[in-house]
Amino acid sequence: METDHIQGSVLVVDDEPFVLKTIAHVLDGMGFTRVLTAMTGQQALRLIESTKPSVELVMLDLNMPDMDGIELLRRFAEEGYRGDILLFSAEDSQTLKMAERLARARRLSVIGSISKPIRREALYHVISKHSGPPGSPARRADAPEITPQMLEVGMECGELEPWFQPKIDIASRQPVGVEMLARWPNSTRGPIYPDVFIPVAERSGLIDRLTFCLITRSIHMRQQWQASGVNLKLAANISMDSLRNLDFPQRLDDIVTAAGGSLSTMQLEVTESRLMQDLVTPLDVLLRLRLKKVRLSIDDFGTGYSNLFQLRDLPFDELKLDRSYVRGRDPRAVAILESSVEMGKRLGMGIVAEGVETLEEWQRVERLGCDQVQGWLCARAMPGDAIPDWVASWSESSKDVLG
Ligand code: G
Ligand code: G
Ligand code: MN
Repeated sequence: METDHIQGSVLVVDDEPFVLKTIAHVLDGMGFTRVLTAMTGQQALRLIESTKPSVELVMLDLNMPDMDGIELLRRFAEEGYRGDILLFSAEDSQTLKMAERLARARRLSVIGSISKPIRREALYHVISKHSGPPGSPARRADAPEITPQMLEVGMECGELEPWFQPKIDIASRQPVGVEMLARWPNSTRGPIYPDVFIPVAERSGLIDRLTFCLITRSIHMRQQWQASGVNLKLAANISMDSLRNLDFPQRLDDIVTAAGGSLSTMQLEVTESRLMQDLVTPLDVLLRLRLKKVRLSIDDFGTGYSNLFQLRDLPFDELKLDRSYVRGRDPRAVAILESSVEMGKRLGMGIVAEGVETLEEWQRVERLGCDQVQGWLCARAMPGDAIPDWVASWSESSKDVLG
């Protein structure tokens, strides 16, 4: 196996010295420039913080006496660790899979899990995925450090801008809306992605300003599209932090009205995985948004917790199936996909399949009864100026793409 292109530091965390030594030896042989080891979670957190250039990959045992692997994953998420993670454990594979999913729900980048005792080949296999095609550039450990001040300047100078990804109605094959996605081209450092700056905005209390600033610009964009005959619903992602402020609905209403838009043409997407903590205030806010005729979508459906409870009690009009289900061949994922569509339909919700990349996936979600598709098969996110041309070309290109 070719391994000499692997760069950067890797950190192995396990309370058993023998395991540490063995894995470190294998990793050394794979060409990592630096192999660090830690015997406790605390030690691991200190190393992550102090190591420069940043740790690219952490290999982590779930079972440790003081701070266990699950707790350490939570701390990684809180500290904003952006490198990759590989889990291992002597627990059964079901437990490992659940830990993987939990870590992903915390927006950590998990490249896989392996059972103990660790076989050298299994390790090679998973790590070669790590050194293969890079994941989202936003998640790379060497992504730039963003401060709240930089974010404020980025907003004020209009560097931060809304891009738009079309949503296509399956039955008519026509674009019916767009999802606004924040982009920061930031010329000096290269593009910065929302996975990096949205958490900074949330932590520093700037998220509402960011949302409102982008929504205002999007409404102006939408007016330009309308002038060239293009009419699309606008969807914006809303952080849970925004739903914790009881005055959010009125402030949104004011912003949208001031920009010359109308709440009834807007959709708000809320990520389900974070809805659980303190439901009362978000419910209050969501219901008042509902009364203002905003359409509400439950985003990344299937990645969070307590789906059924939320569907019963929260006023959603639309369900966006997470792309892991659209892709999934695993029978359990297929079962969840099928019953989610069925359940959403019975609750009168529109169903959007996210992350559709191939014709085969389009056909599968069409068969299942989804209403809309959003994904690279049809279009990636693009600047607002590009939307009218894309819409014009879609009527032709859709015939090639969809047959
Ligand atoms: O393409 P993509 O990398 O755009 O988006 C990554 C994540 O960032 C998605 O989960 C998306 O919901 C989130 N995101 C993108 N734009 C915004 C935004 O304006 N506000 C919030 N809260 N999240 C956003
Ligand atoms: O979490 P949310 O659903 O808001 O974010 C949408 C994210 O999905 C964005 O990061 C967007 O760039 C990404 N995305 C959109 N379509 C596709 C696709 O077809 N494939 C993949 N891999 N990502 C997609
Ligand atoms: Mn979304």
